[in-house]
Amino acid sequence: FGSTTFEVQRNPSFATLNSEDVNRFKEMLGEKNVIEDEDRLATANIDWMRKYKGFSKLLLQPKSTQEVSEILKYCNSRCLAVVPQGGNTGLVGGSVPVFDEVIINIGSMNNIISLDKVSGILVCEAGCILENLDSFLLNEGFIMPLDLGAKGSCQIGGNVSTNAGGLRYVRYGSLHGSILGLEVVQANGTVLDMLGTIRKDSTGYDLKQLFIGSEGSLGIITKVSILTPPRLSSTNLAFLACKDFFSCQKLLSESKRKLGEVLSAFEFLDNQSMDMVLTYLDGVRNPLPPSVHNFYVLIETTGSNETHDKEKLEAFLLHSMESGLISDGVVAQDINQASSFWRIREGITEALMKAGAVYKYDLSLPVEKMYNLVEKMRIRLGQRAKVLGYGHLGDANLHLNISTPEYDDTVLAQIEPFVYEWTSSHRGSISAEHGLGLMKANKIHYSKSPETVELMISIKKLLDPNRILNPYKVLPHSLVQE
Ligand code: FAD
Ligand code: 2HG
Ligand code: ZN
Repeated sequence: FGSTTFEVQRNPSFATLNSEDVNRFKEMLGEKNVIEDEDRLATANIDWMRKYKGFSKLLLQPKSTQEVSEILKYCNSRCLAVVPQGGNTGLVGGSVPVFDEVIINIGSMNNIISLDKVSGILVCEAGCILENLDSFLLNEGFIMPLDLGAKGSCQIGGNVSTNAGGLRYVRYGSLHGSILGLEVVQANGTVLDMLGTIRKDSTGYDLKQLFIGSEGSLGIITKVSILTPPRLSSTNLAFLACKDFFSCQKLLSESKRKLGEVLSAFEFLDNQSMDMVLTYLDGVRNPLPPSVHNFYVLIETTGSNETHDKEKLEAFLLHSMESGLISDGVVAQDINQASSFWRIREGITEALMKAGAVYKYDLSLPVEKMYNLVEKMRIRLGQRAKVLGYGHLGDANLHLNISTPEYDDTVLAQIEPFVYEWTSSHRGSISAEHGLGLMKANKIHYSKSPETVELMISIKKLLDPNRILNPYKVLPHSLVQE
Protein backbone atom coordinates (compact mmCIF):
# COMPACT_ATOMS: atom_id res chain seq x y z
CA PHE A 1 0.00 0.00 0.00
CA GLY A 2 0.80 3.56 -0.79
CA SER A 3 2.80 5.28 1.78
CA THR A 4 3.61 5.67 5.39
CA THR A 5 2.85 9.35 5.47
CA PHE A 6 -0.79 9.09 6.51
CA GLU A 7 0.13 8.54 10.11
CA VAL A 8 -2.82 9.22 12.33
CA GLN A 9 -3.79 7.75 15.67
CA ARG A 10 -7.18 6.13 16.19
CA ASN A 11 -9.40 8.45 18.20
CA PRO A 12 -9.51 6.74 21.61
CA SER A 13 -12.98 8.06 22.37
CA PHE A 14 -14.48 5.85 19.65
CA ALA A 15 -16.13 2.61 20.77
CA THR A 16 -15.19 -0.76 19.27
CA LEU A 17 -17.90 -2.68 17.46
CA ASN A 18 -19.35 -5.62 19.42
CA SER A 19 -21.83 -8.38 18.70
CA GLU A 20 -24.66 -6.47 20.35
CA ASP A 21 -24.09 -3.61 17.91
CA VAL A 22 -24.21 -6.01 14.98
CA ASN A 23 -27.47 -7.51 16.26
CA ARG A 24 -29.01 -4.08 16.62
CA PHE A 25 -28.08 -3.28 13.02
CA LYS A 26 -29.61 -6.58 11.88
CA GLU A 27 -32.87 -5.65 13.63
CA MET A 28 -32.81 -2.25 11.95
CA LEU A 29 -31.87 -3.27 8.41
CA GLY A 30 -32.52 -6.98 8.10
CA GLU A 31 -29.73 -9.60 8.11
CA LYS A 32 -28.82 -9.35 4.44
CA ASN A 33 -28.06 -5.65 4.62
CA VAL A 34 -25.55 -6.08 7.40
CA ILE A 35 -22.42 -7.35 5.71
CA GLU A 36 -19.69 -9.17 7.60
CA ASP A 37 -18.48 -11.24 4.67
CA GLU A 38 -14.68 -10.95 4.41
CA ASP A 39 -14.49 -10.67 0.62
CA ARG A 40 -17.11 -7.94 0.43
CA LEU A 41 -15.40 -6.10 3.25
CA ALA A 42 -12.00 -6.46 1.62
CA THR A 43 -13.29 -4.58 -1.44
CA ALA A 44 -15.02 -1.90 0.62
CA ASN A 45 -11.90 -1.37 2.77
CA ILE A 46 -9.68 -0.51 -0.20
CA ASP A 47 -9.94 2.58 -2.36
CA TRP A 48 -10.03 2.68 -6.18
CA MET A 49 -6.31 3.42 -6.40
CA ARG A 50 -5.47 0.61 -3.96
CA LYS A 51 -3.51 3.17 -2.01
CA TYR A 52 -5.58 3.50 1.15
CA LYS A 53 -6.74 0.58 3.23
CA GLY A 54 -8.94 0.35 6.29
CA PHE A 55 -9.89 -2.49 8.61
CA SER A 56 -13.64 -2.21 8.97
CA LYS A 57 -15.53 -5.27 10.10
CA LEU A 58 -18.95 -4.07 9.04
CA LEU A 59 -20.70 -2.68 5.98
CA LEU A 60 -24.27 -1.42 6.29
CA GLN A 61 -26.65 -1.04 3.36
CA PRO A 62 -29.69 1.03 4.38
CA LYS A 63 -32.68 1.18 2.03
CA SER A 64 -34.33 4.36 3.25
CA THR A 65 -33.62 7.72 4.86
CA GLN A 66 -35.32 6.41 7.98
CA GLU A 67 -32.81 3.54 8.18
CA VAL A 68 -29.86 5.92 7.68
CA SER A 69 -31.28 8.02 10.49
CA GLU A 70 -31.61 5.03 12.82
CA ILE A 71 -28.06 3.88 12.04
CA LEU A 72 -26.55 7.29 12.77
CA LYS A 73 -28.63 7.84 15.88
CA TYR A 74 -27.38 4.54 17.24
CA CYS A 75 -23.73 5.07 16.19
CA ASN A 76 -23.74 8.53 17.71
CA SER A 77 -25.11 7.25 21.02
CA ARG A 78 -22.45 4.50 21.07
CA CYS A 79 -19.68 6.76 19.72
CA LEU A 80 -19.09 4.37 16.82
CA ALA A 81 -17.28 6.06 13.94
CA VAL A 82 -18.67 5.71 10.40
CA VAL A 83 -17.50 6.28 6.85
CA PRO A 84 -20.09 7.06 4.19
CA GLN A 85 -19.17 5.29 0.97
CA GLY A 86 -20.69 5.78 -2.48
CA GLY A 87 -19.16 4.15 -5.56
CA ASN A 88 -15.73 4.19 -3.88
CA THR A 89 -14.16 5.93 -6.88
CA GLY A 90 -12.76 8.85 -4.86
CA LEU A 91 -9.10 9.64 -5.44
CA VAL A 92 -8.03 11.10 -2.08
CA GLY A 93 -8.62 8.26 0.36
CA GLY A 94 -11.88 9.75 1.65
CA SER A 95 -14.23 6.87 0.97
CA VAL A 96 -12.56 4.06 2.91
CA PRO A 97 -12.09 3.60 6.65
CA VAL A 98 -8.77 4.46 8.23
CA PHE A 99 -9.23 2.06 11.14
CA ASP A 100 -12.38 0.13 12.02
CA GLU A 101 -15.06 2.68 11.08
CA VAL A 102 -18.42 1.19 10.08
CA ILE A 103 -18.96 1.60 6.33
CA ILE A 104 -22.37 2.94 5.28
CA ASN A 105 -23.17 2.54 1.61
CA ILE A 106 -26.46 3.88 0.31
CA GLY A 107 -26.16 2.21 -3.10
CA SER A 108 -29.52 0.46 -2.47
CA MET A 109 -31.18 3.87 -2.29
CA ASN A 110 -31.22 4.32 -6.04
CA ASN A 111 -34.73 5.43 -6.99
CA ILE A 112 -35.56 8.30 -9.26
CA ILE A 113 -38.27 10.27 -7.49
CA SER A 114 -39.38 12.86 -10.03
CA LEU A 115 -38.45 14.84 -13.11
CA ASP A 116 -40.10 18.16 -13.87
CA LYS A 117 -40.09 18.08 -17.64
CA VAL A 118 -40.58 21.80 -18.01
CA SER A 119 -37.76 22.97 -15.76
CA GLY A 120 -35.50 19.89 -15.97
CA ILE A 121 -35.40 19.50 -12.18
CA LEU A 122 -34.58 15.92 -11.22
CA VAL A 123 -35.11 14.56 -7.72
CA CYS A 124 -33.54 11.21 -6.85
CA GLU A 125 -32.06 9.15 -4.05
CA ALA A 126 -28.37 9.76 -3.47
CA GLY A 127 -27.30 6.19 -4.26
CA CYS A 128 -28.20 6.54 -7.97
CA ILE A 129 -25.25 5.88 -10.25
CA LEU A 130 -24.35 8.91 -12.37
CA GLU A 131 -24.45 7.05 -15.69
CA ASN A 132 -27.88 5.58 -14.88
CA LEU A 133 -29.22 9.07 -14.23
CA ASP A 134 -27.75 10.28 -17.51
CA SER A 135 -29.31 7.36 -19.42
CA PHE A 136 -32.68 7.98 -17.80
CA LEU A 137 -32.50 11.67 -18.69
CA LEU A 138 -31.43 10.98 -22.26
CA ASN A 139 -34.83 9.43 -22.99
CA GLU A 140 -36.54 12.40 -21.41
CA GLY A 141 -34.60 15.00 -23.40
CA PHE A 142 -32.21 16.15 -20.67
CA ILE A 143 -28.63 15.43 -19.53
CA MET A 144 -26.79 15.51 -16.23
CA PRO A 145 -24.81 18.74 -15.80
CA LEU A 146 -21.75 16.67 -14.89
CA ASP A 147 -19.87 13.86 -16.59
CA LEU A 148 -16.76 12.05 -15.45
CA GLY A 149 -14.67 8.99 -16.24
CA ALA A 150 -16.01 7.14 -13.20
CA LYS A 151 -19.66 7.65 -14.26
CA GLY A 152 -20.35 3.90 -14.42
CA SER A 153 -19.73 3.44 -10.68
CA CYS A 154 -19.85 6.77 -8.87
CA GLN A 155 -23.07 7.79 -7.12
CA ILE A 156 -24.68 11.20 -7.27
CA GLY A 157 -24.37 11.40 -3.45
CA GLY A 158 -20.61 10.84 -3.81
CA ASN A 159 -20.44 13.43 -6.57
CA VAL A 160 -22.19 16.01 -4.43
CA SER A 161 -20.06 15.13 -1.40
CA THR A 162 -16.83 15.68 -3.32
CA ASN A 163 -18.21 18.63 -5.30
CA ALA A 164 -17.12 16.75 -8.41
CA GLY A 165 -16.29 18.76 -11.51
CA GLY A 166 -15.53 16.76 -14.63
CA LEU A 167 -15.90 17.31 -18.33
CA ARG A 168 -19.04 19.45 -18.55
CA TYR A 169 -18.01 21.97 -15.90
CA VAL A 170 -16.83 24.51 -18.47
CA ARG A 171 -20.40 24.65 -19.79
CA TYR A 172 -22.67 23.95 -16.81
CA GLY A 173 -20.53 25.07 -13.88
CA SER A 174 -20.26 23.82 -10.31
CA LEU A 175 -22.63 21.58 -8.39
CA HIS A 176 -22.89 24.54 -6.00
CA GLY A 177 -25.02 26.04 -8.78
CA SER A 178 -26.86 22.99 -10.14
CA ILE A 179 -27.83 21.38 -6.88
CA LEU A 180 -31.16 22.90 -5.87
CA GLY A 181 -31.80 20.84 -2.79
CA LEU A 182 -30.58 18.03 -0.56
CA GLU A 183 -31.93 15.74 2.11
CA VAL A 184 -29.24 15.06 4.68
CA VAL A 185 -29.09 12.92 7.80
CA GLN A 186 -27.07 14.50 10.57
CA ALA A 187 -24.73 12.67 12.93
CA ASN A 188 -27.44 12.42 15.63
CA GLY A 189 -29.98 10.99 13.18
CA THR A 190 -31.93 14.21 12.56
CA VAL A 191 -33.18 14.39 8.99
CA LEU A 192 -32.68 17.81 7.39
CA ASP A 193 -35.22 18.37 4.64
CA MET A 194 -33.57 20.92 2.35
CA LEU A 195 -34.89 19.21 -0.75
CA GLY A 196 -35.93 22.37 -2.56
CA THR A 197 -37.05 22.07 -6.16
CA ILE A 198 -36.94 25.72 -7.02
CA ARG A 199 -34.21 27.69 -8.70
CA LYS A 200 -34.38 30.89 -6.69
CA ASP A 201 -34.48 31.08 -2.92
CA SER A 202 -33.12 33.79 -0.64
CA THR A 203 -34.62 32.69 2.65
CA GLY A 204 -31.84 32.68 5.21
CA TYR A 205 -28.60 30.74 5.08
CA ASP A 206 -28.22 28.34 2.18
CA LEU A 207 -27.29 25.38 4.39
CA LYS A 208 -27.27 22.76 1.64
CA GLN A 209 -24.09 24.40 0.32
CA LEU A 210 -22.28 23.25 3.48
CA PHE A 211 -22.82 19.63 2.50
CA ILE A 212 -21.68 20.04 -1.11
CA GLY A 213 -18.00 19.11 -1.00
CA SER A 214 -17.97 18.22 2.71
CA GLU A 215 -16.97 14.60 1.90
CA GLY A 216 -19.30 12.95 4.39
CA SER A 217 -17.84 14.82 7.33
CA LEU A 218 -21.02 16.76 8.22
CA GLY A 219 -23.86 14.40 7.32
CA ILE A 220 -25.01 11.67 4.97
CA ILE A 221 -26.75 12.88 1.82
CA THR A 222 -29.81 10.75 1.12
CA LYS A 223 -31.68 12.69 -1.59
CA VAL A 224 -30.67 15.16 -4.24
CA SER A 225 -32.54 17.72 -6.33
CA ILE A 226 -30.58 18.83 -9.37
CA LEU A 227 -31.15 21.17 -12.27
CA THR A 228 -30.50 19.29 -15.51
CA PRO A 229 -29.97 21.07 -18.82
CA PRO A 230 -31.87 20.11 -21.99
CA ARG A 231 -30.20 17.63 -24.30
CA LEU A 232 -29.25 19.50 -27.43
CA SER A 233 -29.32 17.77 -30.78
CA SER A 234 -25.90 18.44 -32.25
CA THR A 235 -22.54 17.53 -30.70
CA ASN A 236 -19.15 17.81 -32.38
CA LEU A 237 -15.77 16.76 -31.06
CA ALA A 238 -12.36 17.79 -32.37
CA PHE A 239 -9.09 16.14 -31.39
CA LEU A 240 -6.26 18.61 -31.97
CA ALA A 241 -2.51 18.89 -31.58
CA CYS A 242 -0.63 21.98 -30.39
CA LYS A 243 3.09 22.56 -30.44
CA ASP A 244 3.34 24.23 -27.02
CA PHE A 245 1.30 25.08 -23.94
CA PHE A 246 1.05 28.72 -24.94
CA SER A 247 -0.85 27.65 -28.07
CA CYS A 248 -3.25 25.59 -25.93
CA GLN A 249 -3.94 28.64 -23.77
CA LYS A 250 -4.43 30.88 -26.76
CA LEU A 251 -6.73 28.29 -28.32
CA LEU A 252 -8.78 28.31 -25.13
CA SER A 253 -9.28 32.06 -25.06
CA GLU A 254 -10.07 32.08 -28.79
CA SER A 255 -12.55 29.24 -28.45
CA LYS A 256 -14.33 31.01 -25.58
CA ARG A 257 -14.73 34.05 -27.83
CA LYS A 258 -15.52 32.33 -31.10
CA LEU A 259 -17.39 29.20 -30.01
CA GLY A 260 -18.84 30.84 -26.90
CA GLU A 261 -22.40 29.58 -26.67
CA VAL A 262 -21.72 26.11 -28.12
CA LEU A 263 -18.48 25.25 -26.33
CA SER A 264 -19.18 22.26 -24.05
CA ALA A 265 -15.73 20.84 -23.19
CA PHE A 266 -12.14 21.98 -23.42
CA GLU A 267 -9.64 19.37 -22.21
CA PHE A 268 -5.91 18.91 -22.68
CA LEU A 269 -3.24 16.26 -22.30
CA ASP A 270 0.49 16.34 -22.86
CA ASN A 271 2.57 13.97 -24.92
CA GLN A 272 3.57 12.00 -21.81
CA SER A 273 -0.11 11.38 -20.99
CA MET A 274 -0.74 10.21 -24.55
CA ASP A 275 2.21 7.82 -24.29
CA MET A 276 0.87 6.42 -21.05
CA VAL A 277 -2.53 5.66 -22.60
CA LEU A 278 -1.03 4.14 -25.76
CA THR A 279 1.28 1.95 -23.71
CA TYR A 280 -1.17 0.64 -21.12
CA LEU A 281 -4.66 0.63 -22.63
CA ASP A 282 -5.69 -1.97 -25.17
CA GLY A 283 -7.28 -0.84 -28.41
CA VAL A 284 -6.40 2.83 -28.04
CA ARG A 285 -4.61 4.62 -30.85
CA ASN A 286 -3.62 8.19 -31.56
CA PRO A 287 -6.11 9.51 -34.13
CA LEU A 288 -3.50 11.85 -35.57
CA PRO A 289 -0.80 10.65 -37.98
CA PRO A 290 2.46 9.75 -36.23
CA SER A 291 4.45 12.86 -35.49
CA VAL A 292 5.75 14.40 -32.32
CA HIS A 293 3.07 16.62 -30.83
CA ASN A 294 3.71 18.10 -27.43
CA PHE A 295 0.09 18.72 -26.52
CA TYR A 296 -3.37 17.50 -27.46
CA VAL A 297 -6.63 19.36 -26.97
CA LEU A 298 -10.21 18.09 -27.16
CA ILE A 299 -12.81 20.69 -28.04
CA GLU A 300 -16.45 19.67 -27.88
CA THR A 301 -19.34 21.80 -29.02
CA THR A 302 -23.00 21.18 -28.24
CA GLY A 303 -25.79 23.16 -29.80
CA SER A 304 -29.18 22.96 -31.41
CA ASN A 305 -28.45 23.51 -35.09
CA GLU A 306 -26.28 20.90 -36.74
CA THR A 307 -25.37 22.83 -39.87
CA HIS A 308 -24.67 26.04 -38.02
CA ASP A 309 -22.65 24.34 -35.25
CA LYS A 310 -20.52 22.36 -37.68
CA GLU A 311 -19.81 25.38 -39.85
CA LYS A 312 -18.90 27.38 -36.80
CA LEU A 313 -16.47 24.77 -35.50
CA GLU A 314 -14.92 24.16 -38.89
CA ALA A 315 -14.37 27.88 -39.51
CA PHE A 316 -12.79 28.18 -36.07
CA LEU A 317 -10.49 25.21 -36.68
CA LEU A 318 -9.47 26.45 -40.11
CA HIS A 319 -8.61 29.85 -38.72
CA SER A 320 -6.66 28.32 -35.82
CA MET A 321 -4.75 26.09 -38.24
CA GLU A 322 -3.87 29.07 -40.44
CA SER A 323 -2.71 31.13 -37.49
CA GLY A 324 -0.55 28.24 -36.31
CA LEU A 325 -2.34 27.62 -32.99
CA ILE A 326 -3.17 24.08 -34.07
CA SER A 327 -0.58 21.90 -35.77
CA ASP A 328 -2.91 19.06 -36.72
CA GLY A 329 -6.42 17.90 -35.94
CA VAL A 330 -9.40 15.72 -36.75
CA VAL A 331 -13.13 16.08 -36.16
CA ALA A 332 -15.01 12.92 -35.11
CA GLN A 333 -17.19 11.66 -37.95
CA ASP A 334 -19.53 9.61 -35.81
CA ILE A 335 -20.33 8.71 -32.24
CA ASN A 336 -17.89 5.78 -32.21
CA GLN A 337 -15.02 7.94 -33.26
CA ALA A 338 -16.02 10.54 -30.68
CA SER A 339 -15.98 7.95 -27.91
CA SER A 340 -12.56 6.72 -29.07
CA PHE A 341 -11.28 10.29 -28.67
CA TRP A 342 -12.82 10.56 -25.21
CA ARG A 343 -11.32 7.19 -24.28
CA ILE A 344 -7.85 8.71 -24.68
CA ARG A 345 -8.56 11.57 -22.30
CA GLU A 346 -10.71 9.64 -19.83
CA GLY A 347 -8.42 6.60 -19.86
CA ILE A 348 -5.33 8.34 -18.45
CA THR A 349 -6.25 7.61 -14.81
CA GLU A 350 -6.74 3.91 -15.58
CA ALA A 351 -3.51 3.71 -17.62
CA LEU A 352 -1.58 5.28 -14.74
CA MET A 353 -2.90 2.60 -12.39
CA LYS A 354 -1.55 -0.09 -14.70
CA ALA A 355 1.85 1.59 -14.90
CA GLY A 356 2.61 1.21 -11.19
CA ALA A 357 2.60 3.67 -8.31
CA VAL A 358 1.03 7.08 -8.81
CA TYR A 359 1.20 10.38 -6.96
CA LYS A 360 -1.88 12.40 -7.87
CA TYR A 361 -2.39 16.15 -7.58
CA ASP A 362 -5.58 17.92 -8.60
CA LEU A 363 -4.82 21.63 -8.77
CA SER A 364 -6.49 24.89 -9.72
CA LEU A 365 -3.91 27.38 -10.98
CA PRO A 366 -3.81 30.47 -13.13
CA VAL A 367 -3.86 29.03 -16.69
CA GLU A 368 -0.75 30.84 -17.82
CA LYS A 369 1.31 29.38 -14.93
CA MET A 370 -0.20 25.93 -14.88
CA TYR A 371 2.23 24.00 -17.03
CA ASN A 372 5.32 25.59 -15.42
CA LEU A 373 4.67 23.33 -12.46
CA VAL A 374 4.75 20.21 -14.62
CA GLU A 375 8.08 21.30 -16.11
CA LYS A 376 9.54 22.14 -12.72
CA MET A 377 8.50 18.76 -11.43
CA ARG A 378 10.23 17.04 -14.35
CA ILE A 379 13.44 18.85 -13.50
CA ARG A 380 13.14 17.91 -9.81
CA LEU A 381 12.52 14.23 -10.52
CA GLY A 382 14.69 13.63 -13.60
CA GLN A 383 14.72 10.01 -14.72
CA ARG A 384 13.17 8.73 -11.51
CA ALA A 385 9.58 9.31 -12.56
CA LYS A 386 7.23 10.05 -15.42
CA VAL A 387 5.49 13.38 -14.94
CA LEU A 388 2.13 13.84 -16.67
CA GLY A 389 0.09 17.00 -17.08
CA TYR A 390 -3.51 16.91 -18.30
CA GLY A 391 -6.92 18.09 -17.22
CA HIS A 392 -9.79 20.47 -17.56
CA LEU A 393 -7.97 23.36 -19.20
CA GLY A 394 -11.24 25.22 -19.75
CA ASP A 395 -11.57 25.46 -15.95
CA ALA A 396 -7.85 25.98 -15.20
CA ASN A 397 -7.75 22.59 -13.47
CA LEU A 398 -4.48 20.69 -13.84
CA HIS A 399 -4.18 16.98 -13.09
CA LEU A 400 -0.51 16.56 -12.27
CA ASN A 401 0.30 12.86 -12.00
CA ILE A 402 3.67 11.37 -11.18
CA SER A 403 4.23 7.75 -12.06
CA THR A 404 6.95 5.48 -10.67
CA PRO A 405 7.32 1.70 -10.76
CA GLU A 406 6.84 1.54 -6.98
CA TYR A 407 6.03 3.87 -4.10
CA ASP A 408 9.17 5.50 -2.85
CA ASP A 409 9.31 7.96 0.04
CA THR A 410 12.37 9.70 -1.39
CA VAL A 411 10.38 10.51 -4.55
CA LEU A 412 7.52 11.74 -2.39
CA ALA A 413 9.93 14.02 -0.53
CA GLN A 414 10.86 15.64 -3.85
CA ILE A 415 7.21 16.25 -4.66
CA GLU A 416 5.75 17.37 -1.33
CA PRO A 417 5.63 19.95 0.14
CA PHE A 418 6.99 21.60 -3.03
CA VAL A 419 3.81 20.99 -5.05
CA TYR A 420 1.62 22.50 -2.31
CA GLU A 421 3.91 25.44 -1.62
CA TRP A 422 4.11 26.28 -5.31
CA THR A 423 0.32 26.07 -5.68
CA SER A 424 -0.21 28.17 -2.59
CA SER A 425 2.27 30.82 -3.74
CA HIS A 426 0.14 31.23 -6.87
CA ARG A 427 -3.05 31.39 -4.80
CA GLY A 428 -4.22 28.16 -6.39
CA SER A 429 -6.29 25.36 -4.89
CA ILE A 430 -4.68 22.09 -3.75
CA SER A 431 -7.95 20.35 -4.56
CA ALA A 432 -9.87 21.60 -7.56
CA GLU A 433 -12.45 18.80 -7.72
CA HIS A 434 -11.41 15.61 -5.89
CA GLY A 435 -11.67 16.84 -2.30
CA LEU A 436 -9.17 16.55 0.55
CA GLY A 437 -10.04 13.14 1.98
CA LEU A 438 -7.29 11.58 4.06
CA MET A 439 -4.56 12.51 1.62
CA LYS A 440 -4.83 16.27 2.06
CA ALA A 441 -6.63 16.76 5.38
CA ASN A 442 -3.45 18.16 6.91
CA LYS A 443 -2.71 20.31 3.87
CA ILE A 444 -5.85 22.45 3.90
CA HIS A 445 -3.91 25.49 5.14
CA TYR A 446 -2.15 25.71 1.77
CA SER A 447 -5.47 26.85 0.31
CA LYS A 448 -7.44 28.23 3.24
CA SER A 449 -6.57 30.86 5.88
CA PRO A 450 -6.24 29.85 9.57
CA GLU A 451 -9.43 31.76 10.46
CA THR A 452 -11.35 29.94 7.73
CA VAL A 453 -10.10 26.54 8.87
CA GLU A 454 -11.02 27.46 12.45
CA LEU A 455 -14.58 28.27 11.42
CA MET A 456 -14.79 24.98 9.51
CA ILE A 457 -13.70 23.13 12.65
CA SER A 458 -16.36 24.95 14.71
CA ILE A 459 -19.00 23.92 12.17
CA LYS A 460 -17.75 20.32 12.26
CA LYS A 461 -17.95 20.28 16.06
CA LEU A 462 -21.42 21.81 16.03
CA LEU A 463 -22.86 19.34 13.53
CA ASP A 464 -20.97 16.29 14.72
CA PRO A 465 -20.07 16.77 18.40
CA ASN A 466 -18.78 13.20 18.78
CA ARG A 467 -16.81 13.50 15.48
CA ILE A 468 -18.17 10.13 14.32
CA LEU A 469 -18.62 11.17 10.67
CA ASN A 470 -15.73 10.24 8.40
CA PRO A 471 -13.02 10.88 10.99
CA TYR A 472 -9.42 11.83 10.07
CA LYS A 473 -10.60 13.25 6.72
CA VAL A 474 -11.01 16.77 5.28
CA LEU A 475 -9.78 18.76 8.32
CA PRO A 476 -6.54 18.35 10.32
CA HIS A 477 -7.44 15.59 12.76
CA SER A 478 -5.43 17.01 15.66
CA LEU A 479 -7.46 20.25 15.51
CA VAL A 480 -10.81 18.51 15.17
CA GLN A 481 -10.07 16.30 18.15
CA GLU A 482 -9.08 19.19 20.46
P1 FAD B 1 -16.87 7.78 -2.93
O1 FAD B 1 -15.60 7.63 -3.62
O2 FAD B 1 -17.53 6.53 -2.46
O3 FAD B 1 -16.84 8.84 -1.81
C1 FAD B 1 -16.24 10.09 -1.98
C2 FAD B 1 -16.43 10.93 -0.72
O4 FAD B 1 -17.79 11.26 -0.55
C3 FAD B 1 -16.02 10.22 0.56
O5 FAD B 1 -15.49 11.16 1.44
C4 FAD B 1 -17.33 9.67 1.10
O6 FAD B 1 -17.29 9.53 2.50
C5 FAD B 1 -18.31 10.71 0.67
N1 FAD B 1 -19.65 10.23 0.36
C6 FAD B 1 -20.01 9.34 -0.61
N2 FAD B 1 -21.35 9.22 -0.64
C7 FAD B 1 -21.84 10.04 0.31
C8 FAD B 1 -23.17 10.37 0.76
N3 FAD B 1 -24.26 9.84 0.22
N4 FAD B 1 -23.28 11.27 1.76
C9 FAD B 1 -22.20 11.83 2.33
N5 FAD B 1 -20.95 11.55 1.95
C10 FAD B 1 -20.77 10.67 0.95
N6 FAD B 1 -13.76 13.62 -10.01
C11 FAD B 1 -14.03 14.81 -10.59
O7 FAD B 1 -14.39 15.75 -9.90
N7 FAD B 1 -13.91 14.97 -11.94
C12 FAD B 1 -13.53 13.95 -12.76
O8 FAD B 1 -13.41 14.15 -13.96
C13 FAD B 1 -13.27 12.69 -12.16
N8 FAD B 1 -12.92 11.64 -12.91
C14 FAD B 1 -12.64 10.45 -12.32
C15 FAD B 1 -12.27 9.38 -13.13
C16 FAD B 1 -11.97 8.15 -12.58
C17 FAD B 1 -11.56 7.01 -13.48
C18 FAD B 1 -12.04 7.98 -11.17
C19 FAD B 1 -11.74 6.66 -10.55
C20 FAD B 1 -12.43 9.04 -10.36
C21 FAD B 1 -12.71 10.29 -10.91
N9 FAD B 1 -13.09 11.39 -10.13
C22 FAD B 1 -13.38 12.58 -10.74
C23 FAD B 1 -13.09 11.33 -8.65
C24 FAD B 1 -14.43 11.62 -8.05
O9 FAD B 1 -14.31 12.17 -6.76
C25 FAD B 1 -15.39 10.49 -7.98
O10 FAD B 1 -15.41 9.73 -9.14
C26 FAD B 1 -16.83 10.78 -7.55
O11 FAD B 1 -17.27 12.10 -7.42
C27 FAD B 1 -16.99 10.13 -6.23
O12 FAD B 1 -18.22 9.49 -6.18
P2 FAD B 1 -18.38 8.08 -5.43
O13 FAD B 1 -19.82 7.76 -5.39
O14 FAD B 1 -17.47 7.06 -5.97
O15 FAD B 1 -17.93 8.49 -3.94
C1 2HG C 1 -10.00 13.29 -14.71
O1 2HG C 1 -10.27 14.45 -15.01
C2 2HG C 1 -10.17 12.86 -13.29
O2 2HG C 1 -9.67 12.44 -15.56
C3 2HG C 1 -9.02 12.04 -12.73
O3 2HG C 1 -10.46 13.94 -12.47
C4 2HG C 1 -7.75 12.81 -12.72
O4 2HG C 1 -6.49 10.84 -12.29
C5 2HG C 1 -6.53 12.05 -12.20
O5 2HG C 1 -5.61 12.71 -11.75
ZN1 ZN D 1 -10.70 15.74 -13.50
